[in-house]
Amino acid sequence: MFSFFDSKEKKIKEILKDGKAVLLAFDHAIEHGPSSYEGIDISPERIARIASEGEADGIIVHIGVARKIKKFLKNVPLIVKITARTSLVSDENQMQEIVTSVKEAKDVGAKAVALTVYFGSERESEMLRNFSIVKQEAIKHKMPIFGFAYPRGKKLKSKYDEEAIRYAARAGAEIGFDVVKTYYTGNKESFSKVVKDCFVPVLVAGGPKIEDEKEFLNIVKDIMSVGASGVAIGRNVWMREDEKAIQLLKEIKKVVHS
Ligand code: FBP
Repeated sequence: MFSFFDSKEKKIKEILKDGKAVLLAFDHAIEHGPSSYEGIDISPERIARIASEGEADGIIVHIGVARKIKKFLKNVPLIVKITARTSLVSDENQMQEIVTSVKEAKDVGAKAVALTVYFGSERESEMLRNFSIVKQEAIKHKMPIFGFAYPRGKKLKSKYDEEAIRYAARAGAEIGFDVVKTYYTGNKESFSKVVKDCFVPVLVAGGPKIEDEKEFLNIVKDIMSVGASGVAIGRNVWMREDEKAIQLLKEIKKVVHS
């Protein structure tokens, strides 16, 4: 019998409480390598403090980080990323492999799992097959899947191509992502089409750090004005000095939940 109290829907509601969310993403050190963040303290404990004091609606980390920070997180739902890649492989061969099971994520206290599919990649079919395996496990454990729907591949001029982002987001919804996370297309007109065609909540990645905080907040306003369900931001928050990162997170929350 269906019980809301132990359901996927309840877990989604614990993250997207009013249907919207500001998540702190911190899966970068494996994807891009620590030297990409020279001079920034990328210790798990620091990121947990920023998420807790900035009152993020959730934090996305890999299992190793999750185990470290679990005890420091104050009322911040944990979302465990279960696929990974490094940047040590060539760009053409980039794919995300399953590195953590849904059960492991659940056992560490996660409310949801996250994974990436590079739609359009030469290795798309492997990631789709992996997704079907993860989905079975997620159904068994009643865990929501936050899918990063990112365009890649030789056909694209850029991974930020508007139509490719629209296509990837739709594809994620079609195959069963409960929440889609994708890139911002860079303008409201094209992003409104991404949201319109994606019939599940859409969260937007923050992208490379923008120095001017007001400029970044204006982008978040634009994203929200065309129907996005929030943001899942990494570099634009934790690449700032601690107190500024916490303050910005709070301001982003005001914009998203207004
Ligand atoms: P940012 O807000 O820093 O862009 O983080 C969002 C994110 O999806 C991360 O979770 C991930 O590590 C990174 O972007 C991937 O970026 P890219 O696809 O450009 O390598």
